Amino acid sequence: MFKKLLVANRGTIAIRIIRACRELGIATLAVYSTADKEALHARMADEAVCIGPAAAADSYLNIPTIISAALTYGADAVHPGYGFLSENGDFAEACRRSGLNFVGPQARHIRLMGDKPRARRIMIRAGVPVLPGSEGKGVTELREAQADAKKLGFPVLIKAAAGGGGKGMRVARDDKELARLFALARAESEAAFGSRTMYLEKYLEDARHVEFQVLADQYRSVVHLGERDCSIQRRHQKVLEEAPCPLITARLREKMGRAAVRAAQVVGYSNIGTVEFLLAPDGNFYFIEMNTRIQVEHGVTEMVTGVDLVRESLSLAMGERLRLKQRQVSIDGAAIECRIYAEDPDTHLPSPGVVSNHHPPGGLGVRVESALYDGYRVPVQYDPLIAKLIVHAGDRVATLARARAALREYLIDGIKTNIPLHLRILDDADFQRGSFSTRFLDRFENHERVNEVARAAAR
Ligand code: MV4
Repeated sequence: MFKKLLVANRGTIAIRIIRACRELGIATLAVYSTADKEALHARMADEAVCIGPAAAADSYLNIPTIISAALTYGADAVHPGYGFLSENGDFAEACRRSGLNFVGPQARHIRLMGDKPRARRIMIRAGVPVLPGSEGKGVTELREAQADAKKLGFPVLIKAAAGGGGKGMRVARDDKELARLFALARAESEAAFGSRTMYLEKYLEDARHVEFQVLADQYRSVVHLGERDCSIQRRHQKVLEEAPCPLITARLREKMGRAAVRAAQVVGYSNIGTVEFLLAPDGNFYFIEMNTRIQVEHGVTEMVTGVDLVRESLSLAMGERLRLKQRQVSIDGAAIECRIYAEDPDTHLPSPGVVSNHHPPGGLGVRVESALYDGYRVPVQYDPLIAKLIVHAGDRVATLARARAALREYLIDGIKTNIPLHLRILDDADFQRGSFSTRFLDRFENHERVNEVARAAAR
């Protein structure tokens, strides 16, 4: 086993990784920015080192500083968590070149799946269904996009080749929109990823966003742990996720699971990963991308399968063989995760501040992964995700009731959170019936308040 692991992250995922290491007897080294001196992850780890100023570019994204912290403090492994450097091939490579075990896939798999048109080409060759879209290496010019749109027919979705998670995505419904939105999306992609390469896909309306968890060892064994339904998103920020997907039959799970395993297997992937699909109302499904990291929502899969995904990622990174066989995987009951954001539930503006009267819920089947404590100041500089409430029970109805009860018990003063939004979603009749799509949250929007905020920002 590793002796000392540097956690190259902050917040709830850093805490999750520290807990797993503690169980396994691995010493932990936290890194923190000057804005995170008082952060729980830095306090919980066996050792902690400041790696720079608040700006993530100068701390949590600074590869040389993180590597030298690992070497100086005698770490033998690095876990990137999610976000930050987790899908940066150069970071994985720099770790390995420095003799550090990177807890994740090989740099080449991070790079391959980060290039979305290339991932599409590979999946097509492997017989994994993808949506009709741009062929080859993607497009940089409007006339190329226009030619692709003509072939595909509107509506099309404009996506960034280097993107993922919906950043820089735009739906175009006719030629005029395409001209305007292509330039916009390309400028966004250039600013966010330094890449002008885009690709188009036929836009699938009223689909479900269903992702499969896969585990792969270094000897080409791959298993899947079933799926998560992540359709409830706002501006491509997931709000709530559940496992299993309430629409999927055991038969469809097997079929999609086989496609997910194939996606990992054809590229020789190792460690844990997530294969994202869109599930159409007619039951057809399409690969959209693969995430080469642990995901925020991994906890719901853990609850229904009993598999500790962080522990698995560590042992796979050490070169151990997968002990789990596909036939040993079973889905027990249902789990839901409510992401708790430090934001105003009406305007979605961040709500930093000092936490008081903090009382997280508890009880049977209630798991809270939280970075909060009384007196903690939520910094403004980072993602507003401050806690996750993960609830598990025997079936979906019981899980929703338990989640509702837990949310009502959850006390956090000093900052605003989206807990009221979660309660509204759980009370929604369509949500309860499992009848929703990726457009579900649109009708929950307080348009008046959001517009007010937009007008104020424009002044
Ligand atoms: C799509 C799509 C429909 N058609 N692609 C969003 C995250 C990224 N990984 C892929 N995503 C989507 N890709 C095609 N061709 C729908 C989504 C999508 C979505 C779109 C709008 C609003 C909410 C959404 C939630 C999940 C997925």
